[in-house]
Amino acid sequence: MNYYDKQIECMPRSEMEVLQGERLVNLVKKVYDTVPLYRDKMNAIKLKPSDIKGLQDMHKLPFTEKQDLRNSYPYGMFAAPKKDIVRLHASSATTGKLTVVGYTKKDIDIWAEAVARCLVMTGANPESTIHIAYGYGLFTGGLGMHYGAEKLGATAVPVSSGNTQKQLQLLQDFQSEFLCCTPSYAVYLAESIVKAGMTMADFNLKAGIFGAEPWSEAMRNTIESKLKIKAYDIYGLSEICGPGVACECAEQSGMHINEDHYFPEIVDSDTLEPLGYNKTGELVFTTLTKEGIPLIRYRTFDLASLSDEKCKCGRTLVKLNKIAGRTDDMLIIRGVNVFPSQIESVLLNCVGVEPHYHIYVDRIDNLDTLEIHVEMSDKLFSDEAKEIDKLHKKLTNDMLSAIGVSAKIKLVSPHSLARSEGKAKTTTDRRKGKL
Ligand code: DLL
Repeated sequence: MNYYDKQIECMPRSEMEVLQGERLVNLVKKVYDTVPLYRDKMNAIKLKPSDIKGLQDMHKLPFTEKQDLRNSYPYGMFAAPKKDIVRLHASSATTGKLTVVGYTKKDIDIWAEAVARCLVMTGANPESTIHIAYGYGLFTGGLGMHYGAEKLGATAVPVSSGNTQKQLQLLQDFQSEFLCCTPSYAVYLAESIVKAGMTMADFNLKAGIFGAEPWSEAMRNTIESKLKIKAYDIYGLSEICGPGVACECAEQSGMHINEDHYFPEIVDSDTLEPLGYNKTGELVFTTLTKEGIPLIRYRTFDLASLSDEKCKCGRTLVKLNKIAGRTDDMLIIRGVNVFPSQIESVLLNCVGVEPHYHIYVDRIDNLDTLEIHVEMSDKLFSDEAKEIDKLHKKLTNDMLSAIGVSAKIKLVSPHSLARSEGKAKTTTDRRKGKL
């Protein structure tokens, strides 16, 4: 099986652009009529739906971003009536204003199809058994891959994340050929296999479909040699659909974007002016067919470039080169998106500590670790050890429930952390070079 939908995946560029243009025109009319935020944004710049006649007018449209979703939490940007929404997902943050996305039945079908295309790009077919170790729940990783695997007619194994011993047992017992998880977890699994006294001969793995966090070519080499598989990159974000926005084919040189549904642009991150192919800038998406929560020129804050180079696989879908970083301060820790501001608000709400802190992110034994150094107040510092211990426990728990990943909290003496004179640098990410 070479393609899931050859007609679309190998469509000549001129035809694809006509299709995208038609879909854009309909989308703009629809959101103008149904979503007050878009109407207001367009009215503010005196743009009428009839001004958008095709793709060439894309640049006239206003941008949207996470903050718009947060401001209209939970349903303010929905374009479909609530009765037509069959599923909600949300960004991984567990406190503050989440970004909630709603899907109609058709949205779920299209998303599943996008993932099915991705699975076929990596060599899967209806005979394949696909082990899904992305988290199931509000995070889109697990259910997204799951629906795609079922759509393809493959066998989905919905293991979800965690419990490594069980993962190994199921991988061995079911002889799955495909593994879906974060790249860092794939490395961790490889080490657990060695620790368990097993070898790759105990498994039947052929390929892995890894994403949800940045990873390098060096990491790909490590995974491929340790797990003796092909390691493919898959990209997506919950606001657009989840995994399946783009994925690598056998060429492993850029991810084909399902651009008949998710239209990409690269813009200069300062001026927001569109950039051409092969230029690195901020990745922006317009969802051409979404009904639940269509997004126009949605800023991902991911840095990347696009390539229209002819691909040997025969697909004409534009390729997204490996994500090069982010333009904001969002951290991705074990696949979970964490903003330093979330950490700060837990600290600000905690009596006994000062809002002076430093966040260290590291990669130890191939797993991301998060350590937060926070200054005690003078009063707490002079308290008994028992009191300090109590506060430490509370802070550890509060932090876990706020950000969704465990953090090691280190209470340090008052005034011991460096003060900054300019823009505070609150995070040190030591993973760079270890990815
Ligand atoms: O991470 C969806 C996903 C699940 C993608 C499983 C792939 C596999 P969010 O939690 O909304 O959605 O996080 C989206 O994660 O803006 C990127 O910064 C980052 N990201 C996702 N895939 C990749 C990747 C899912 N392949 C945010 N490479 C995005 C680099 C990635 N970063």
